[in-house]
Amino acid sequence: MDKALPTNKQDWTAFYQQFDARVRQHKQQLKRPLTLAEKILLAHMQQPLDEEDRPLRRGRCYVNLWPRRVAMQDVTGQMALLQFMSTQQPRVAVPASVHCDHLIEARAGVQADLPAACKNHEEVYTFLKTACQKYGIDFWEPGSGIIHQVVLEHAAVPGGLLIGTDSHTPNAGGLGMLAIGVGGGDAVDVLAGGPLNLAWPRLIGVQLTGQLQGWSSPKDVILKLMGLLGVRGGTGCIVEFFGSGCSSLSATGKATITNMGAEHGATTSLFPYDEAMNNYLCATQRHELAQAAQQMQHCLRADDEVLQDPANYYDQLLCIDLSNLEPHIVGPHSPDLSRPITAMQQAVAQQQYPDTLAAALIGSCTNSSYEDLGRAAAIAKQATALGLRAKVPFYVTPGSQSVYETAQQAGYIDALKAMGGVLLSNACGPCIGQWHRTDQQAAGPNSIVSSYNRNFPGRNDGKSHTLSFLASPEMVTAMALFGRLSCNPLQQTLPGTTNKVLQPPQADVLPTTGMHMNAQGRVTPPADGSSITVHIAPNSNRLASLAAFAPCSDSQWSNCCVLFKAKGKCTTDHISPAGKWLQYRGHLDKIADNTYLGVVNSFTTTAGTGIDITQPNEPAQLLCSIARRYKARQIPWVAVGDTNFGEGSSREHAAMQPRYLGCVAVLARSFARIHETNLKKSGILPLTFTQESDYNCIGTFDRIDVLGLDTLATSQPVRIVVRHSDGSADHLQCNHTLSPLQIAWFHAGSSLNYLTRQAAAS
Ligand code: MIC
Ligand code: SF4
Repeated sequence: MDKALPTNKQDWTAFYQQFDARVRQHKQQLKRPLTLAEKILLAHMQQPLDEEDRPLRRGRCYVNLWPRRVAMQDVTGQMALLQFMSTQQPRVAVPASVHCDHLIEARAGVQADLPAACKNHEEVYTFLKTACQKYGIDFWEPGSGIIHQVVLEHAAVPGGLLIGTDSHTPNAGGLGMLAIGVGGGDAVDVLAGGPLNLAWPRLIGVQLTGQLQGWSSPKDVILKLMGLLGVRGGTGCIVEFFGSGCSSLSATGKATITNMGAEHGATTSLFPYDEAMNNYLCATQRHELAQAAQQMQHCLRADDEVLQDPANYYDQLLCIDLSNLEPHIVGPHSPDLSRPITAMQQAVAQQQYPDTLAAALIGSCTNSSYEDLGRAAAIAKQATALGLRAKVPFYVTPGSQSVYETAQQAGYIDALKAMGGVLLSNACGPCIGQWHRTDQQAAGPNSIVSSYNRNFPGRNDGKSHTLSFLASPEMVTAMALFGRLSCNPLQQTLPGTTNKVLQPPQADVLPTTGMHMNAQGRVTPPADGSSITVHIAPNSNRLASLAAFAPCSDSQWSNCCVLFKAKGKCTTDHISPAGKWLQYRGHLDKIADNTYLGVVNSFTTTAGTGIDITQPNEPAQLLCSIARRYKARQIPWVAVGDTNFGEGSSREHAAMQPRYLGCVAVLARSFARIHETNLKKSGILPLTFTQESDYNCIGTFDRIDVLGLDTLATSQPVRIVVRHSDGSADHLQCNHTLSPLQIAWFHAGSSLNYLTRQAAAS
């Protein structure tokens, strides 16, 4: 299969014809109707299915796929490119892009913040840009926009397969693309010409009926779904939307829903092709692609038999009636704490959440489209007509330069500013903790509300006492006018008026003249970049070349210390926090100092600390310091996790840092998908307890032996011995999900070692 993506109309038609032919061929073999996700996966298989693969056992069999594009952002992209450089490949094998969005701090507003970021991060931006030029990758300058918004505008293709080094890559599912968030290691495999090795997913069907009314928005669909599925409910699954309700949602609205599917853990989420996608492709000047997709619509939706009897084809089926969907608000601290806005007043009273809002923020890759800003501006206009302004600091982030320019022309930006909005750069900003908060309330427990997708403690401002709530941009804008968390803007009289109630927002989905698509900020690479040098200063504290991880020796599998036992939620933000640490994402040794800073350890009382068991009388120390000591003394160690360990981001740093500090295995009740893969890629063994209650038997001073790893085999449990400090021992069985390829990575010490070895041998 041709891996490059077409550029003109004829090629797009050929692309879909080839897609169709491959789907038909597989359908004949499988002898059953197919869902949309299955079609896209099958159209991108590296090889035809053999006899053994044919049942395609969901969750159990691994397949090799050919993604057509790789998207990276500036913080995960650094590590991905450093790894790519160590493969010695001259140029990337598939179209790829790097987007400068995460490093830009939000301080005073775009005018000052953007130049400041360009200055502060010059070294990293230069590294990324020259690496892009050398290896043939599109580079999107700071200010061009948030990765997922830019990909949606320029690169997303209905029916295509994309991987991105960011967990919200499924955003492109709003345009019918199968878009999967991965760690940098997976990206490097594909950039170097290899396949994506993926567990065949289970399928969740979500049937949408009816039509959104009034205040209700696409955000409320995903917030409702978060309540239904929880933060683990989508793990190992693709969520496929279908039903008459889909066509009433715009493409960017659909993208809001698929984007935030990362929060229930799904491999990805996607929508079938429809008129709304056609309109978006045309508005973003991709008429030829739109025409070709339109003609081949049957390829870009589930088969009729599936739609007629979905329960027979999806592993789980959920239905949401859009007509009755109320606006929702979720939080704090977890995106699945979901409730309708009408229940918020009671929640505030019962849980004693601080009722006075400290800030309201709209934007992020989830909710920063032209339509989103339009609906927020519709609220702002009503307020300013009454002489009202936001009662709290109110921040506005457009998703891209295209969105910004188009929204500016429509008057949305001025309307939001008139209400008191501070315009931030087209970037992640406060969503990833790049927020220099100066308000007094930040010092103690305080409530903030945003239209973002994540609300883990400390996420936005680095302060775990901040309670972060999520809602649609229009709801956040309205709440900024009330200044209270318990308000219900649908019904309550606006403060400062006697009887004025906000009317439901109305705004165009897309501008009639199309989006401003001048691709400002895109730097395309030269045809031959071989003479370009990628410079890494030897004494830099931002970037460092990578040394290969040595495979673990037999002796490292006995007598391992337990560094910590995580209690409750342990996200990648707990394992490798973002915010100020983002600047060290290209320097493994430096960033290792943030390892496990947020982990709540059941052996100690302060987050991020543990006991050095070789110095039992010493007080608790930072976990990263203990790990460094163990490493210096060549003492192997393991980490123990609770459920959904590693939830959240795709950052492979959360696996590479522990590996760098000497971790050999992580034992958990369960893992989040991307983190589990990142552990495997780094050469750490991820194991789950066969009995979840075995988690309880591990104590502070225990030592662990992992047995029989020389004969490690797929689907075979691994035995471990937990030797307690009183001389007794527990013999446990653990499960693993390594495929044969992943076992080869494990023996090689990492997937990168395996890749370079394979390349050298060929
Ligand atoms: C996030 O939203 O947590 C991030 C920052 O975009 C991450 C990627 C990262 O850690 O760099 C993600 O979601 O994958
Ligand atoms: Fe950026 Fe936030 Fe989206 Fe992550 S979730 S890509 S930090 S805007």
